[in-house]
Amino acid sequence: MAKKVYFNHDAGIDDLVSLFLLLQMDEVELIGVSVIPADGYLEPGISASRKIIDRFGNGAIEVARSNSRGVNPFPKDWRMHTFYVDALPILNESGVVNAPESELSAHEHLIKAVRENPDKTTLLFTGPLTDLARAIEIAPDIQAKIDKLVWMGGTFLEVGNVQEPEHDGTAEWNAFWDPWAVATVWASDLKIEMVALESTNQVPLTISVRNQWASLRRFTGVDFVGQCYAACPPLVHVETNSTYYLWDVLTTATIGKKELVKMKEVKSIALTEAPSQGRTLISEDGRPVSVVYDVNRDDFFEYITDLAKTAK
Ligand code: AGV
Ligand code: CA
Repeated sequence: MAKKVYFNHDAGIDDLVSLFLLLQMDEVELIGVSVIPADGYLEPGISASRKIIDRFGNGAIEVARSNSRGVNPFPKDWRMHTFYVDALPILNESGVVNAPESELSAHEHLIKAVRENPDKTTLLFTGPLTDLARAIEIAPDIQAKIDKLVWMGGTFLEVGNVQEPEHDGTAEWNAFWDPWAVATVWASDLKIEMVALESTNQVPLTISVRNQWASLRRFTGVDFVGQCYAACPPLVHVETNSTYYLWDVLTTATIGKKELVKMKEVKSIALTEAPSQGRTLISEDGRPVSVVYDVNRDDFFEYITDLAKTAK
């Protein structure tokens, strides 16, 4: 039986590629999608999601917009990527957009989807946790119907990926955007799998990855992935603040093939105050979290490329 998955993303390049890949997974039934305007913009994020569902899905899946707003905004340069994906010719060839948009806001849509699913739902979050925090605050009953949360976010490394004034650099961006949401989710009963920077740092976008996709562009889905990542700078010399990793795509791949990664359980707390806003820390006083700390890089790239090849 297919796993029922609800996907909340924030409209970055790897968020939208994740949606495309989820639609190709036989073992996944996507029961709803919502978009939060964190590392991307809302209008093109909703529109690109609906077009990806139309073009690469088989059936209507509802898309809901979030009305959550963060504490620490993402840089505009990164957020602009959403417009690029939404404008790709392959998503606009038909000239129509059919996938339905929900009238509910994202957190309400999530509550409804979980309640209406006769089975337990797997939550996949590849942006900040704000919509989930709001959902469990107003509907704590849904926790019993959530199999687990799979989240791209956080790190236990000394150095995260936030380089901003008034911050000490220890946090990952999705946690930094809304640190209180992380704290709320950490205080819940949910089972949490965290795909942290420990593993995503192992899958940067490189020229050789790009060339591999280019060589396979006769497959429509591989061409689509290559076109999407054409918006991002590849890693050539040294890792910088703008190096692009396949953060969300790795997180999504763990749902389809958990053998790709190694996971261990730790106890963690989530910090909300400056200068460490959004830092996740290992602490005996914390709650249990399963952290993905290692990935088989070659198997991962092979898995996502093979999945993309199957798209029609
Ligand atoms: O921190 C990783 C998260 C992922 O969900 N995002 C990007 C992925 O969608 C934020 C981010 C960190 N560094 C970035 C980011 C960069 N250099 N460009 C764009 N987004
Ligand atoms: Ca993201």
